[in-house]
Amino acid sequence: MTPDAPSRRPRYRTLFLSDIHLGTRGCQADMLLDFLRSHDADKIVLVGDIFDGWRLRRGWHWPQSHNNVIEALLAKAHAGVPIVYIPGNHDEIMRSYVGTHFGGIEVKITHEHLTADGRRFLVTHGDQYDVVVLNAKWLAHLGDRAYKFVLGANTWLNRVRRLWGGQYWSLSNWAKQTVKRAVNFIGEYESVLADEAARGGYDGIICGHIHKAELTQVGDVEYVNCGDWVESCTAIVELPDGTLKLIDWARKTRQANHRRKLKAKASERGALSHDKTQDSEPAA
Ligand SMILES: [Mn+2]
Repeated sequence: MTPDAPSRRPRYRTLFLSDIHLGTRGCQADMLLDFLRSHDADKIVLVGDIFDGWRLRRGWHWPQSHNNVIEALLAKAHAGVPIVYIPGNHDEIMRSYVGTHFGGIEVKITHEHLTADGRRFLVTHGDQYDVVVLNAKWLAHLGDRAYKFVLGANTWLNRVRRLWGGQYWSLSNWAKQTVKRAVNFIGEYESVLADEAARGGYDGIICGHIHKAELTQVGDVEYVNCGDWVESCTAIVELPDGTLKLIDWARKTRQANHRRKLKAKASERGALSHDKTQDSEPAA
Protein backbone atom coordinates (compact mmCIF):
# COMPACT_ATOMS: atom_id res chain seq x y z
CA MET A 1 0.00 0.00 0.00
CA THR A 2 1.39 3.39 -0.94
CA PRO A 3 1.19 6.01 1.79
CA ASP A 4 -0.78 8.45 -0.38
CA ALA A 5 -3.40 5.90 -1.46
CA PRO A 6 -6.18 6.92 0.99
CA SER A 7 -5.95 10.61 0.06
CA ARG A 8 -6.88 9.82 -3.55
CA ARG A 9 -10.39 9.02 -2.41
CA PRO A 10 -12.50 12.18 -2.31
CA ARG A 11 -13.28 13.34 1.19
CA TYR A 12 -16.54 15.21 1.62
CA ARG A 13 -17.47 17.62 4.37
CA THR A 14 -20.98 16.20 4.70
CA LEU A 15 -23.00 13.35 3.26
CA PHE A 16 -26.82 13.55 3.15
CA LEU A 17 -28.83 10.37 2.59
CA SER A 18 -32.57 9.82 2.76
CA ASP A 19 -35.26 7.25 1.96
CA ILE A 20 -33.11 4.13 2.12
CA HIS A 21 -36.13 2.00 3.15
CA LEU A 22 -34.15 -0.86 4.72
CA GLY A 23 -36.54 -3.74 5.35
CA THR A 24 -38.20 -3.56 1.94
CA ARG A 25 -37.49 -5.57 -1.18
CA GLY A 26 -37.04 -2.38 -3.16
CA CYS A 27 -34.09 -1.15 -1.09
CA GLN A 28 -30.90 -1.18 -3.15
CA ALA A 29 -28.62 -1.97 -0.22
CA ASP A 30 -25.73 -3.28 -2.36
CA MET A 31 -25.62 -0.07 -4.37
CA LEU A 32 -25.59 1.95 -1.13
CA LEU A 33 -22.81 -0.20 0.35
CA ASP A 34 -20.78 0.35 -2.77
CA PHE A 35 -21.42 4.08 -2.48
CA LEU A 36 -20.50 4.20 1.23
CA ARG A 37 -17.26 2.32 0.56
CA SER A 38 -16.11 4.97 -1.88
CA HIS A 39 -17.42 8.12 -0.15
CA ASP A 40 -15.86 9.33 3.08
CA ALA A 41 -17.25 12.34 4.91
CA ASP A 42 -16.55 14.30 8.09
CA LYS A 43 -20.25 14.16 8.96
CA ILE A 44 -23.28 12.14 7.86
CA VAL A 45 -26.90 13.33 8.02
CA LEU A 46 -29.63 10.69 7.60
CA VAL A 47 -32.72 12.52 6.34
CA GLY A 48 -35.49 10.04 7.21
CA ASP A 49 -37.11 6.79 6.05
CA ILE A 50 -33.83 5.00 6.71
CA PHE A 51 -35.72 1.80 7.52
CA ASP A 52 -39.33 0.97 6.81
CA GLY A 53 -41.21 0.11 9.98
CA TRP A 54 -44.55 -0.03 8.18
CA ARG A 55 -43.35 -2.63 5.72
CA LEU A 56 -41.56 -4.65 8.43
CA ARG A 57 -44.84 -5.01 10.31
CA ARG A 58 -46.47 -6.62 7.29
CA GLY A 59 -43.66 -9.05 6.53
CA TRP A 60 -40.07 -9.50 7.53
CA HIS A 61 -37.56 -8.80 4.78
CA TRP A 62 -34.11 -8.25 6.20
CA PRO A 63 -31.31 -9.81 4.13
CA GLN A 64 -27.64 -9.67 5.15
CA SER A 65 -27.00 -6.68 2.87
CA HIS A 66 -29.40 -4.59 5.00
CA ASN A 67 -27.38 -5.51 8.10
CA ASN A 68 -24.25 -4.55 6.22
CA VAL A 69 -25.62 -1.04 5.59
CA ILE A 70 -26.29 -0.58 9.32
CA GLU A 71 -22.83 -1.97 10.13
CA ALA A 72 -21.14 0.32 7.60
CA LEU A 73 -22.85 3.37 9.14
CA LEU A 74 -22.07 2.27 12.71
CA ALA A 75 -18.43 1.64 11.72
CA LYS A 76 -18.21 5.21 10.43
CA ALA A 77 -19.76 6.51 13.67
CA HIS A 78 -17.32 4.39 15.65
CA ALA A 79 -14.43 5.84 13.65
CA GLY A 80 -15.50 9.28 14.90
CA VAL A 81 -17.80 10.52 12.12
CA PRO A 82 -20.74 12.32 13.77
CA ILE A 83 -24.08 11.05 12.43
CA VAL A 84 -27.36 12.95 12.74
CA TYR A 85 -30.51 10.85 12.26
CA ILE A 86 -33.74 12.68 11.40
CA PRO A 87 -36.62 10.16 11.37
CA GLY A 88 -39.19 10.21 8.58
CA ASN A 89 -42.74 8.86 8.42
CA HIS A 90 -41.74 5.27 7.67
CA ASP A 91 -39.25 5.11 10.57
CA GLU A 92 -41.30 7.44 12.77
CA ILE A 93 -40.84 5.00 15.67
CA MET A 94 -37.40 6.66 15.95
CA ARG A 95 -39.18 9.94 16.75
CA SER A 96 -39.61 8.58 20.29
CA TYR A 97 -35.80 8.70 20.56
CA VAL A 98 -35.45 12.35 19.58
CA GLY A 99 -32.85 14.00 21.79
CA THR A 100 -30.96 10.78 22.47
CA HIS A 101 -27.53 9.62 21.32
CA PHE A 102 -26.58 6.02 20.61
CA GLY A 103 -23.25 4.77 19.32
CA GLY A 104 -22.27 8.21 18.04
CA ILE A 105 -25.66 8.80 16.38
CA GLU A 106 -27.81 11.75 17.44
CA VAL A 107 -31.57 11.57 16.81
CA LYS A 108 -33.18 14.93 15.99
CA ILE A 109 -36.54 16.02 14.60
CA THR A 110 -34.94 18.71 12.41
CA HIS A 111 -31.39 19.89 12.03
CA GLU A 112 -29.69 23.12 11.09
CA HIS A 113 -26.75 22.63 8.78
CA LEU A 114 -24.13 25.33 8.30
CA THR A 115 -22.11 24.89 5.10
CA ALA A 116 -18.38 25.62 4.95
CA ASP A 117 -19.18 28.89 3.17
CA GLY A 118 -21.61 29.95 5.89
CA ARG A 119 -25.04 29.17 4.40
CA ARG A 120 -27.76 27.98 6.79
CA PHE A 121 -29.91 25.01 5.72
CA LEU A 122 -32.95 23.56 7.43
CA VAL A 123 -32.75 19.75 7.25
CA THR A 124 -36.04 17.85 7.59
CA HIS A 125 -37.53 14.67 6.13
CA GLY A 126 -40.54 16.60 4.78
CA ASP A 127 -43.56 14.32 5.34
CA GLN A 128 -45.10 16.81 7.76
CA TYR A 129 -45.71 19.17 4.81
CA ASP A 130 -47.91 16.68 2.91
CA VAL A 131 -50.96 18.36 4.45
CA VAL A 132 -49.74 21.80 3.36
CA VAL A 133 -49.11 20.56 -0.18
CA LEU A 134 -52.60 19.11 -0.31
CA ASN A 135 -54.21 22.31 0.89
CA ALA A 136 -51.62 24.80 -0.36
CA LYS A 137 -54.10 27.29 -1.83
CA TRP A 138 -56.22 27.98 1.22
CA LEU A 139 -53.36 27.47 3.69
CA ALA A 140 -51.52 30.30 1.97
CA HIS A 141 -54.23 32.65 3.27
CA LEU A 142 -53.83 31.54 6.86
CA GLY A 143 -51.73 33.34 9.42
CA ASP A 144 -48.56 31.89 10.91
CA ARG A 145 -50.24 30.50 14.03
CA ALA A 146 -53.00 28.78 12.07
CA TYR A 147 -50.39 27.34 9.72
CA LYS A 148 -48.42 25.88 12.63
CA PHE A 149 -51.65 24.53 14.10
CA VAL A 150 -52.50 22.68 10.88
CA LEU A 151 -48.98 21.21 10.75
CA GLY A 152 -49.27 20.06 14.36
CA ALA A 153 -52.75 18.63 13.81
CA ASN A 154 -51.42 16.60 10.89
CA THR A 155 -48.67 15.05 13.02
CA TRP A 156 -51.21 14.37 15.77
CA LEU A 157 -53.70 12.78 13.34
CA ASN A 158 -51.04 10.47 11.99
CA ARG A 159 -50.10 9.48 15.53
CA VAL A 160 -53.74 8.59 16.28
CA ARG A 161 -53.92 6.64 13.02
CA ARG A 162 -50.83 4.70 14.09
CA LEU A 163 -52.36 3.87 17.49
CA TRP A 164 -55.34 2.41 15.68
CA GLY A 165 -53.01 0.31 13.57
CA GLY A 166 -53.55 2.31 10.41
CA GLN A 167 -50.83 3.32 7.98
CA TYR A 168 -49.43 6.77 7.49
CA TRP A 169 -51.38 8.18 4.59
CA SER A 170 -48.78 9.27 2.09
CA LEU A 171 -49.74 12.05 -0.26
CA SER A 172 -46.64 11.35 -2.36
CA ASN A 173 -47.70 7.75 -2.99
CA TRP A 174 -51.18 8.87 -3.93
CA ALA A 175 -49.83 11.60 -6.19
CA LYS A 176 -47.51 9.19 -7.98
CA GLN A 177 -50.47 7.24 -9.34
CA THR A 178 -50.82 9.48 -12.36
CA VAL A 179 -48.08 11.37 -14.15
CA LYS A 180 -49.95 14.67 -14.25
CA ARG A 181 -50.77 14.54 -10.57
CA ALA A 182 -47.15 13.58 -9.78
CA VAL A 183 -45.74 16.52 -11.73
CA ASN A 184 -48.11 18.94 -9.98
CA PHE A 185 -47.32 17.39 -6.63
CA ILE A 186 -43.55 17.60 -7.02
CA GLY A 187 -43.80 21.28 -7.98
CA GLU A 188 -46.10 22.04 -5.02
CA TYR A 189 -43.90 20.11 -2.61
CA GLU A 190 -40.79 21.97 -3.73
CA SER A 191 -42.43 25.37 -3.32
CA VAL A 192 -43.99 24.51 0.07
CA LEU A 193 -40.60 23.37 1.43
CA ALA A 194 -38.81 26.36 -0.05
CA ASP A 195 -41.43 28.60 1.63
CA GLU A 196 -40.73 26.87 4.93
CA ALA A 197 -37.00 27.63 4.59
CA ALA A 198 -37.72 31.27 3.73
CA ARG A 199 -40.13 31.51 6.69
CA GLY A 200 -37.31 30.47 9.03
CA GLY A 201 -34.80 32.82 7.41
CA TYR A 202 -32.72 29.94 6.03
CA ASP A 203 -30.70 30.01 2.81
CA GLY A 204 -32.09 26.65 1.82
CA ILE A 205 -33.76 23.39 2.74
CA ILE A 206 -32.46 19.82 2.56
CA CYS A 207 -35.15 17.16 2.56
CA GLY A 208 -36.29 13.80 1.17
CA HIS A 209 -39.67 11.99 1.27
CA ILE A 210 -40.81 12.27 -2.37
CA HIS A 211 -38.02 10.11 -3.87
CA LYS A 212 -37.03 12.78 -6.35
CA ALA A 213 -33.49 14.09 -6.03
CA GLU A 214 -33.07 17.76 -6.82
CA LEU A 215 -30.71 20.66 -6.29
CA THR A 216 -32.22 23.87 -7.51
CA GLN A 217 -33.08 27.45 -6.68
CA VAL A 218 -36.73 28.07 -5.74
CA GLY A 219 -37.34 31.76 -5.27
CA ASP A 220 -34.72 33.07 -2.86
CA VAL A 221 -33.77 29.71 -1.38
CA GLU A 222 -31.97 26.59 -2.44
CA TYR A 223 -34.17 23.49 -2.59
CA VAL A 224 -32.19 20.29 -2.09
CA ASN A 225 -33.73 16.81 -2.08
CA CYS A 226 -31.58 13.73 -1.38
CA GLY A 227 -33.74 11.42 -3.50
CA ASP A 228 -33.75 7.75 -2.45
CA TRP A 229 -32.14 4.30 -2.55
CA VAL A 230 -35.19 2.47 -3.90
CA GLU A 231 -35.67 3.87 -7.38
CA SER A 232 -32.82 6.26 -8.09
CA CYS A 233 -29.80 5.69 -5.75
CA THR A 234 -28.92 9.34 -5.16
CA ALA A 235 -27.18 11.34 -2.44
CA ILE A 236 -26.22 14.92 -1.68
CA VAL A 237 -22.62 15.69 -0.77
CA GLU A 238 -21.02 18.86 0.51
CA LEU A 239 -17.56 19.59 -0.87
CA PRO A 240 -14.85 21.06 1.41
CA ASP A 241 -15.64 24.57 0.08
CA GLY A 242 -19.34 24.31 0.98
CA THR A 243 -20.68 23.53 -2.50
CA LEU A 244 -23.54 21.04 -2.49
CA LYS A 245 -23.56 18.38 -5.20
CA LEU A 246 -26.08 15.76 -6.28
CA ILE A 247 -24.61 12.32 -6.94
CA ASP A 248 -26.60 9.90 -9.10
CA TRP A 249 -24.89 6.66 -8.09
CA ALA A 250 -27.03 4.42 -10.33
CA ARG A 251 -26.05 6.43 -13.39
CA LYS A 252 -22.38 6.61 -12.34
CA THR A 253 -22.35 2.83 -11.86
CA ARG A 254 -23.98 2.29 -15.27
CA GLN A 255 -21.42 4.58 -16.93
CA ALA A 256 -18.50 2.84 -15.19
CA ASN A 257 -19.82 -0.58 -16.27
CA HIS A 258 -20.23 0.65 -19.83
CA ARG A 259 -16.64 1.99 -19.90
CA ARG A 260 -15.37 -1.32 -18.50
CA LYS A 261 -17.22 -3.23 -21.24
CA LEU A 262 -15.84 -0.97 -23.98
CA LYS A 263 -12.33 -1.38 -22.58
CA ALA A 264 -12.72 -5.17 -22.46
CA LYS A 265 -13.99 -5.18 -26.05
CA ALA A 266 -11.11 -2.96 -27.21
CA SER A 267 -8.49 -5.15 -25.59
CA GLU A 268 -10.21 -8.23 -27.06
CA ARG A 269 -10.00 -6.63 -30.50
CA GLY A 270 -6.38 -5.70 -29.84
CA ALA A 271 -5.55 -9.30 -28.92
CA LEU A 272 -7.39 -10.50 -32.05
CA SER A 273 -5.45 -8.23 -34.42
CA HIS A 274 -2.28 -9.25 -32.63
CA ASP A 275 -3.15 -12.91 -33.33
CA LYS A 276 -3.72 -12.04 -36.99
CA THR A 277 -0.28 -10.45 -37.37
CA GLN A 278 1.22 -13.52 -35.87
CA ASP A 279 -0.80 -15.69 -38.27
CA SER A 280 0.41 -13.72 -41.27
CA GLU A 281 4.01 -14.29 -40.37
CA PRO A 282 5.59 -16.99 -42.45
CA ALA A 283 5.98 -20.19 -40.58
CA ALA A 284 9.54 -20.98 -39.77
MN1 LIG B 1 -41.12 9.63 3.68
